[in-house]
Parts: sequence; C-alpha cells; structure tokens
Amino acid sequence: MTISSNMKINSERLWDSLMEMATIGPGIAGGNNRQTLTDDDATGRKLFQSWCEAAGLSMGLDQMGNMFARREGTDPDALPVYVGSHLDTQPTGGKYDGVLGVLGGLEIIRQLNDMKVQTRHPIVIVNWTNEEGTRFAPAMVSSGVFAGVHTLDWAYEREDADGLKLGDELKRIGWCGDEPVGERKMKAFFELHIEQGPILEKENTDIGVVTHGQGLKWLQLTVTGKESHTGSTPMPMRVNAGLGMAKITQLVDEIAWSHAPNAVGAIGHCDVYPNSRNIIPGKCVFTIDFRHPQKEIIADMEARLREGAKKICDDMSLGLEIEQVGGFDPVEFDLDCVTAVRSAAERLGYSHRDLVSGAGHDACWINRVAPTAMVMCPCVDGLSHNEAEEISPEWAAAGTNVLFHAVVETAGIVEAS
Ligand code: HGY
Ligand code: MN
Ligand code: MN
Repeated sequence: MTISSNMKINSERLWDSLMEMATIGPGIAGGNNRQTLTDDDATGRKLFQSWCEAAGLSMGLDQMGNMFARREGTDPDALPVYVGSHLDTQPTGGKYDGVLGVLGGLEIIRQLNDMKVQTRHPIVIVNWTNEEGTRFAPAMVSSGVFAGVHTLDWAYEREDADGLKLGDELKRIGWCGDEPVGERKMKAFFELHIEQGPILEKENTDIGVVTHGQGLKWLQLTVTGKESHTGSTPMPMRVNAGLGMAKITQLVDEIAWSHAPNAVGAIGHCDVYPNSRNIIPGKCVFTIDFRHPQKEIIADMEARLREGAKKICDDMSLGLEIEQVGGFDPVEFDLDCVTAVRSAAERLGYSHRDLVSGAGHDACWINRVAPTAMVMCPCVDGLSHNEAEEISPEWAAAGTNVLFHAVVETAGIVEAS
C-alpha cells in the first residue's frame, strides 16, 4: 500500500494539543517560559507522556532525560523511524519552537491509529532534553550526548547561572532514566520545526525542504578591569571592562557584516559585575554567537575575533579569557530523507523550496548517527525566540502533513490484513 495524497493529519487536534502544551510554563507576554529541567518542564513532560500512553505507545527514558515513545511496527526487528524535537523553551520563547516537532510526531501516531494503518518499521517520537542551551549551555546538549559529541559526565556538570548542575536538576525533577544514551539505532530521524527566519513567509512558500544546517560557534569571553567609583575616578585612570565589552560587541558586528549576506554574529548573553549603577564594571562575562553555512568562514570569524579582542584588551590593560562553550560544523542532511520530504510536499501539492537552517537543531547532531532530514514551516515575520512567535494552523498542518508522509513512507505502510 502506498501513501496517498488524501492521507492527512487532524489539524484541529494538533492545534488543540499545541495550545494545551502552551498553557504549561506560560511567559508574561503570550509565549512560553518552560526552561529545561524546571518544574514546568517536568509538567510538560508528564502531559506529553500521558498523551503518548493514551495513543498506545510504550515509553523509554534515557540518562539524559530524552523521552522516547514507541509505536510498534509489523517487523519488530526493523530499525525504527524516529521523529521529534524538543519541549523546552527559551525564557521568552514562543509556543511552537520545538513543540511543533514533538506534537507533530504525536499527531502522526494519532492519525495512524485512527486510520488503523500499520507500518513495517516501528515509529518512535522523541523529546530531546535541553535543546535550547539557554539555562545550561551548550544548545542541543542531549542530542549531542546521544550522537557521541559530548560525554554524559561532561553534560551532567553543565551549570546554570545559579550554579545548579544539569545532572542534579534532571534527577531533582524525576526525569533521569536508566537507559544508556545513544545505544538506540535509527533507520532515519525526521524533525519538523518552524523556520525561525523570514524566507518562507516572504516567498509565500508553505514548506522548507531543509538540505543543510549552518554551523555555529559560541565563544564565552571574560573581560576583567578594575571596579572603581563612576564619579570620582578620572577618565584616564579607568580600567573599564564594560567599555571593553562594548568595543568587542562592535567588532563582532563588523566581522559578521564583512561576510555578508550569510554570516551572522551577536552577543545575546552578558553578565556585568558588580552591576552597580555607580561602580565601573570590573568584570564582564558574555557569549558571542557566530554562524555561517561554511566552516572556513566560521574559522575566519573566530580568528579575527580572537585577534581583535586581544588588541582591544591589551590597549585598555584589560584581562581577557576566551572559552568555546558551544559549536558545531555546518551539516548536510541525508539525500534520501531530504528527497522523501520534497516528494511528500510535491504529492500533497504544497509550495516548497530548499532551505539552509539558520538555527541549530537536534537534527544537526543526530545527522551524525542516522540518516536525517528536516521539514520547516513559515512563522510570522520570521520571528522566533520571542514570545510573539506565531504560526497559522494551516502552516502547522502543512508541515505536519509533509512530516507524516515522509515518516510513513520511510517506515513502509503494511496492507491491512
Ligand atoms: O540556538 C539555536 O539555534 C537553537 O534555537 N537552540
Ligand atoms: Mn528549536
Ligand atoms: Mn530555539
């Protein structure tokens, strides 16, 4: 039995689930603040698990808290097709970043159940722990452990701004499983995600067929100067860490613009010490986020930043430490999986275009250990990592229908006996 274009998901049910999940860990402006390993994260996990169990799925949980919900296939020995994303959000996040990919996977299962359709390969939905990397850097840390990029112990030692450790928080919320991380073998992994950029909406295109993911480099800088009185310290005597950070911020922007149009660079996180209105900052700790589709450009951006920041700090008698706290090379997704996504969009009659993902995703790491591809749908004004993040039910349905076809085609439909 082949999959036909009239096989579609139940878009109302999908939208209702998205809206119900959005009530957990609400933000202050209509979005979400369901940060990883918080009590709200635990509540969201519990709700997701209850939905999976109601759909007849068997649950798995590994030592990074990655959740796996399995629907059996007719061939228990066949490698499962995995589908998923993440339920954790930014502190001022949207309702759909990550969540659409996890609940889109659940909707596929619910629809297969309604249609009483079996697949040869099992299908497993995944919720990856701490994709955002905002509370505990780096981003995608759990899919990174799964793909062998990080060790479990290293990941457990990641600390948040209050000095709490990732491993301790995972155990505290009661979502640390016994299953070793990374032993599961996959036939393929598919991730549905909002674009988090402006291209699809601007081009009035329903589906992004993601062929590549751009690379990323997170450099954490510690600039040290001398705390002193903002009123009585003469300008020539100041050793102002805040000014050093400002000059380096300008340098980051110049380096990114020098590789226009595809390079991006910004500083999203900064801590100023002692952060008092009338004390010249003695120390600034901040993270530079560089990204580009080509590895050698990222290397050039890093080299010029290191050289330029050192000169700025030397000229100002500031101390400087640079630590890489995140990074991955640009990825090229699996051709067969990408083709399954593209042919699904064609079969369903959706407008589509190839796309390079601007954001990082768990798929970027899983691509190292299994054939992987992504489906993207537009988001309003390309806005994400903002509580005003918005998509339409139609966009959610189109993306999930394409995901449905790509997953089921890869898993193989079995004739009802
Ligand atoms: O940073 C990223 O690209 C992802 O949203 N965590
Ligand atoms: Mn995401
Ligand atoms: Mn995100």
